Parts: sequence; C-alpha cells; structure tokens
Amino acid sequence: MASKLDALNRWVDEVARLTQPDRIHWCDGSEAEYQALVELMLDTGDLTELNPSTHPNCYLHRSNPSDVARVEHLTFVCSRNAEDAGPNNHWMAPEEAHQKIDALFAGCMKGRTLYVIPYCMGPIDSPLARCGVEITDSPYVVANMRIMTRMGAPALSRIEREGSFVKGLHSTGDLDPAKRFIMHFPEELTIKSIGSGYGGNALLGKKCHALRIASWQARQEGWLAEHMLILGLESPQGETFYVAAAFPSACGKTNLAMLIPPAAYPGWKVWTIGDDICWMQPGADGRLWAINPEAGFFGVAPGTSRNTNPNALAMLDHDAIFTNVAETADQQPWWEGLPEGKPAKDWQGRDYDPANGPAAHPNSRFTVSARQCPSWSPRAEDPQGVPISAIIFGGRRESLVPLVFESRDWRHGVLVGASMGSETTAAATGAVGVLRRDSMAMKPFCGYNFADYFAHWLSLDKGNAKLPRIFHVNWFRKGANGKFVWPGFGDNMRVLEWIVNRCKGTAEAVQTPIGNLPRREDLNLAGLNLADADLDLLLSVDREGWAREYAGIGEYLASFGDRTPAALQQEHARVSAELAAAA
Ligand code: SAT
Ligand code: MN
Repeated sequence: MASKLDALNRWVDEVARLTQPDRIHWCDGSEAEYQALVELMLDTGDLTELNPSTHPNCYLHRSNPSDVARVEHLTFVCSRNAEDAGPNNHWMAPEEAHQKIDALFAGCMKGRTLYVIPYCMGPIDSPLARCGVEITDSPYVVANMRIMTRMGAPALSRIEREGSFVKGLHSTGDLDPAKRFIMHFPEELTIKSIGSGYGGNALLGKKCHALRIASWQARQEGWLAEHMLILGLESPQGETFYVAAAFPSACGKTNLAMLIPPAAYPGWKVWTIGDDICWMQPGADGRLWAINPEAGFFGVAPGTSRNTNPNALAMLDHDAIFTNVAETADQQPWWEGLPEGKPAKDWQGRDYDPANGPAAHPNSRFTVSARQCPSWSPRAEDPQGVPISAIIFGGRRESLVPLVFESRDWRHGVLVGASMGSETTAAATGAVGVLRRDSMAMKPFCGYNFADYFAHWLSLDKGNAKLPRIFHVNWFRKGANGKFVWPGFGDNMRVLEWIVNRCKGTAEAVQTPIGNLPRREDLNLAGLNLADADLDLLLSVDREGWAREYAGIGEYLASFGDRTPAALQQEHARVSAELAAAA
C-alpha cells in the first residue's frame, strides 16, 4: 500500500499485473532520487556526462534515431463519440484503442522497474493547478518529469486530498514505430502511450495532459488550456502587462518568452512565466488569469545562442539534460547556430561528418528547470496566476501576412486565431515547410472537435468579461531575396510595445479589413536598420492576396461542417465582404 488513496493503489496494481515489472518505485521527487536515476542511466548508457567543469550536472541523452519528434499520425483522441474528437484529431473507439494498446503493454516491463510519478501541473498551492500520475518504465522520463513538473511527495499529498487525478501509462516499448501509439481517453481522464521515449510522446504531463486532456476539461469547466507562452512586460515606470502568445512548435516561443529588450528600450524588462503552455481562467474581475502549468523548459536547442536568446544560454550551463544535440571534442553540448565551439560527435554519436547532415538533430532539445532562467518572473509561482492583457497568435509565413495586426474585437480575434496558418517544422515527423492551418497553434493538441473549441472561445465573451485584446504577428516574412525581412528576437520588443500601448489606449493604428495595423510612426524603430521598402512590405495589406487567403479560410471553416459556430461564419463573411469591397 504505497498511497492513502485506494483508487491509485488499485490502478498501480492493475498496471503491474498487465506490464509485469520486476520492481515498483514510487517517486518522491527528491534530489537523492534524481541523482540515483542519473547514476543508473550513466551505467546503462542512456545518458553520458557532459564536461563537468564547463557544464556541471549536465547530461546528454541520445534517443533512438527513429524516435526524435512527436508522431501526430499515431496520436489518437478516443472519445466515445467520433464527432467529439473532430476532423482535427485521429479517432479510435475507446474499446478498440484499449484492446490494441493493452496488447502492446502486456508483459512489456518484464525485467524493468515501474516508476509511479505523482505530479502537479501548476504551482502546488494554486486553485488553477491540476494533478496527474504517470506510470513509466523509463528513467529518462522520470528525470525529465522532475524538471518539467512539480513531482513527488507534495503532488501525492494533493492527489490524496483531492481524490482524483489524470492517469497516464507510458512504456518505451520496443521503439518499433509500427508498435507506437499515443492515446487519449478524455472521458476517463486517461492517457496511454507506448513505443516512444520522445518528450511530447512520453512526458505525459506536457502535451498529453496539459493540452489534450486539459483542453477537454477546460471546455466543460469554462476555462482555456492553450499552447501559449506567457510573459510580463515591465515599463521603466514599473508597470507590468502580461501577454500570452500562441505559436506552433519550434516557431520561437522560448525566444520570445525570454526576450531581452534592445538598446532603444532602457529600463524595460521582459519577465518569463512560461514558454509553451498556458492555463487561463476568468477571474471574479472578468479578466483572464493565467498560470504556466509547467516547472521547466523543454526547448529546441538549434538556433539558441548568445545572440538569439542570451537568457536561455545562461541557464544551460549547469543542471540540464540535452537530448540529441552534438558534442564538442571536450564534451560540451553543441548545436547549429552556436558560434562557439565545433562538433566532434553528431547527435547519433558518430564522428561528425557534414555529409551526414546537421550535427545536432533539428528537433534536439534541452530540459531545464525554469528557476534557472535569469528572467524567471517573481509572479510565476503566484497561485492566482497573472492577468492577461493581450493574446497574440502567430505562425511562420514567408509571404502575405504583415508583421502585426490587431483584431477589432473578441469575435474577430477568435476568427484570426482559428484561421492561423503556419509552415510546418521539425517538431513533428513529416514534411517541413508546408503551409497548414493550425488554429490557435492547437492543431496537434486540441483534445476535441475544433468547431466546439471555436464555440468555447466565443462563449467566453459574456457577462462582466474583460477579455484580452487579440493580435496576430509574423516574424517570418521573407523578401524577394529569400531572406527574413524583420530582424526578430530582441527587436520583437518593438511590436510588443505597440501591442501593450494598444491595450493601454496610447498607440494609434489604421483600420483595414483584416484588422488594425500600426503605421511606421507608431512603432519605435530607433536603432533599427530597415529599408523603407521592407517596412512597407511588413506593414501593408495585399488585399487580393488576402481575398484568396479568406477564400481558403472559408473552405477550412466549412470542413468542420454544421458544428462550425454561425458567429464565426458570419465574421468570416463580414471580413470577406470588406476585402471584396476594398479590392
Ligand atoms: O515534443 S513536445 O511536444 O514536447 C514540444 C513541442 O513539439 O512543442
Ligand atoms: Mn510546444
């Protein structure tokens, strides 16, 4: 009897009967336990130690080369009713899914240890936080969950007090992609994942719980579980505005969350609250209050440098786990985009040879405690969360989409989020650089029918709601020479400032059919070396191009059939008509 909660003991017994581990270990989350796991993984070769004089307590994990990203085609939402999962998810009937995956779990932990990981998503004393228990046979998963969540004894106490928790069963299995599934049973608050050790497939507190299951619960309970970073923007006067921003995986959420303002912004400060997931709930005052359910960062390594994200680099020289990065000759971690050092071994442990492709896998990652981040906000652990003034949507768009625009009201903003498009990245398996609709950056993560999700977003606009303003940004516009036009990174501060000033009512904008845009004089461009033609490109609306874009958005909304909210269709018709009239 390892817990005071019978339901938990019974579930662990049941899983042990199915998976037949040699041992069961209940994780307490202690430092000693973490160190013991590290020792074990150094012995088995799951980890290698990085240079202890430059990177104390840092380790490298090389995954199986066939297991380096999320696998959307093997990820299922198994609601009782197929319609509830929607065309945005792969669906399987719950009985069939259980049968299929349990057959793979049968006996899969023979000779191994079963770890029971009680965890809390969100500050342990927050009313917005939710708990779960992950069972896994992977010590790598345990170590990462300790960094990414509040894991161990305090979480177990909260679970015992509350009596309920999300169940997550994971096994690395035999890594054969043909025997890999990530299945969600929202009505049973259950997740089952086998055949992958990769973050988004295996750290079940993250995308599986905090987004797919939580989004389902959030809809029933009137809140939002979103794929968003959270940052605080503090002015020299000491006023702080909180902003949540949704971008698809590997589109710069971590960099934006840790932005350091450029020289044109003396006295300004950006505070980091989260870089990936945001849970928001309407407060008694009508505003949306947000927490970051995570306790760490599982960030993309390539491209992270002293130039692009000095805060991230500063937190990565101690107590971190690196997955699938390259190594220098003196065992320092290395990836493409790091100006210092050069690779000696690539992510697969081979002697580095450019003929084999990049030294670090494009989706190689670091796992690090948020407390190590120099810009970690003093409000990040606030149990009440922080009030959100603005929501930003953004994708990777080479053409058409301006640097920034503001939606005219909540309903228009929901349409802007729903119609987000982005070019795909290496964070999921499949082709890279293909434009796909990724509503609210939740395409891979919404645990239910997108049409119902849009309706849920619209439903928040009621009573005394004082909802955030909604914006759209695009840092990825390319010029005729194929190069990015906007410098991005720290200079994104210029766009954030305009956004915050719009919320305060102190910045101007011009109205266009797609929304309100800044004129060039509304942006602080001091110290920025941008050609006039480039600024024009960034701040103009190509009406014919947008008319075509809206036709595509119309087809997309229609793909959800009758369930698409009428209000969203009307909003789409309104903008389309304005575009037609203007053309
Ligand atoms: O692999 S994760 O889902 O954890 C990271 C991401 O793709 O956003
Ligand atoms: Mn993400």
